[in-house]
Parts: sequence; C-alpha cells; structure tokens
Amino acid sequence: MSSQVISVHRATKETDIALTLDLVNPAPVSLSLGLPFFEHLLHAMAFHGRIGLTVHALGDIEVDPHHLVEDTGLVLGDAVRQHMTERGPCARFGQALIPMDDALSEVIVDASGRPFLVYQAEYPQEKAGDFDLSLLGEFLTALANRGGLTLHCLCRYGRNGHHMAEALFKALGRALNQALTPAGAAVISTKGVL
Ligand SMILES: [Mn+2]
Repeated sequence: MSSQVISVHRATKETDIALTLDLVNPAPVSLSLGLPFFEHLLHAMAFHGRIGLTVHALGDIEVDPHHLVEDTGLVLGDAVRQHMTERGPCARFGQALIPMDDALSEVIVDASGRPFLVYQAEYPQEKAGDFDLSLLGEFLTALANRGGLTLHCLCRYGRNGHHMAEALFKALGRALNQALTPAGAAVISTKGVL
C-alpha cells in the first residue's frame, strides 16, 4: 500500500509535539507523552479506530498537563484537517457506541469543515490514576476546532470514570475512521463543497 502518512510538528514554549497519522495503514501506534493514562486513551482510540498514530511529545507537565493535552488535540486536529484537504472527499459521517463494563459512551462526527463540539460527561471520579479527567474536554475542544469537525461526544452513563473515558476514546477512533474514509471523487455535500 502506498504511504498515506501525514506528519505534523508543533513547538511552542510550552510543548513540542511530533505526530503522524495514517488512516490507510493502521500500524504502528507509538506514543510517548509522559502522561500514562492519556497515552492509554490515545492508544485505545487508535487501536480500535484502526488508525496509524504516533505521538512523541514533551511538555511542561510539571506545571500542569493542561498545555500538553490541549496541544495534542490541536496537532491531531491539524493532521485530520490536512487529511481532509489533501486526500480528497471523505465519507463525512461516523458514529460509534461502545460499552465498557458499566460504561456506555458514544461519538458522532461529521467531518464537515465546521467546528462544533458537544461534550457531555459526568465522571463520578475526578481522576483516573493521577490524570485529571476534566482535561479531556480541552483535548476534544482543540480537536474539533482545528480538525473542522462537528463532534458530539457523549458519555451516556457509567460508574467508573476510567471506563467511561476509555469507551469514549474507542468510540472516537471508530467514528473518526468511518468519517475520514475516502469517498471517491465527489464531495459529499448537497452544496458540492465543504
Ligand atoms: Mn483501561
């Protein structure tokens, strides 16, 4: 198969992130961000979405992981946007509903070019490991805005925040894979353009 790898590198005073995204050849997944639970979620997203993803990042996580989590969303969003503009029309819509034990989480996406995030999650615990689950909203906001994605992320219910977030990221991977699948020559829009 031909290479379809998209590479994005972003460096600021707070973070330095190198990311590759491959929606054609799913392997490899390689992640190093210094945030084990966030890596766990990104791995679940990529593995279950059959997305080739590498992220190697450094950030001021000793200050607060906020910058690195948000900036990873920005960089993944940039890669998604590049995929949409360079790889031709995509299927646009993707949806996945994923259970994990007590938790049920759903993602619906329209790769529309119009950023919009709806995110509903009431985690019973504030943290998973030592990771603050509220940071996931920063990641999803950045991804939707920079990716040009209409993104609805719903943790429907659950008793364990780890399970709710992990099911959400599996669903995110599945939904993104569907939405970004090439759709031939014609733009999927009644307007003929996104
Ligand atoms: Mn887990």
